[in-house]
Amino acid sequence: VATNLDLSKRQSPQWLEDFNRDGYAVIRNVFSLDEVAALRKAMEDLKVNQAKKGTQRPLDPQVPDLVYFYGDMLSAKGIDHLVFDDRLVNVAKAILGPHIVYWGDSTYHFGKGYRGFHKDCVDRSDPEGLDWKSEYDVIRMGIYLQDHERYSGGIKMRKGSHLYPDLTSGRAVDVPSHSTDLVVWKLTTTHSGNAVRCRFFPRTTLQNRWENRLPDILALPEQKERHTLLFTYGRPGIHLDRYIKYCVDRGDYHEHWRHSSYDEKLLERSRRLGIEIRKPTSDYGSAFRI
Ligand SMILES: O=C(O)CCC(=O)C(=O)O
Repeated sequence: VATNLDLSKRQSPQWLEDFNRDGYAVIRNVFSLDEVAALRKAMEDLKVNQAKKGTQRPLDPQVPDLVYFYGDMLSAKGIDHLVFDDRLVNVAKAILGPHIVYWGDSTYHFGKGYRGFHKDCVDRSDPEGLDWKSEYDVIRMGIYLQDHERYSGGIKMRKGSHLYPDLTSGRAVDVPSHSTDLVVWKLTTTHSGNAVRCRFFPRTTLQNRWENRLPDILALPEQKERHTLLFTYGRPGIHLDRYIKYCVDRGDYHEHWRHSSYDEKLLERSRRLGIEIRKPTSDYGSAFRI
């Protein structure tokens, strides 16, 4: 499928129609294979260098393979250009309109992580909440730097679930993303990471409980160590303000933001692109070291 990032045409691209209908979309061939290789290499270097700096997050015994670090993508050498990359910003603007906000909500993960259907929005378990009262406009993007069409480890989505304040609505689909693709979803969309595909029925989407129980021998392996980049943008307004406040109140973002920073060159670029930058905490960047 050809990428359709040319938004100058009057007709909206197929991925945008998919996104509006399903609450998520896969945009094919955003990156070249050379870029994918360079991003994987940059992440490998980060893994070594950030560990030396002592910014690795404590391991969670529930997901002992998952390695990730304090500090956002803008503060991470070799992947810092992505948040303001024209292609990704154009996708965000096609969905959210010309004024978008970034507030240090981005991260990069190594290895198998959490599985289980959930939503990311504030009112994930409150059907009466404001998230469900007007068009929801905070989105997350995922770059999965390996193949998830023929291998396990991808993301599952529930189609159309962005409109329902529960975790069961919408048909579950294993997103067949390739290393060169971009996946984008609303924070109201129900999703589950680290999908397992069955070796003998690779196109059958397994329920979480079967994914958790499937013996390794019956599961398709992962192609390579899972390398994932996740980042979030929003349109100014009530959903964004509530989401940022929710992250601040949760407390677990505090240390992440202390290790995040914006250098002047990137700030200048964000200004040119019309991206508003917010720093949600007063000590944002106070623990950042090059
Ligand atoms: O790791 C993934 O594929 C999904 C991450 C996720 O569930 C999230 O960002 O909320």
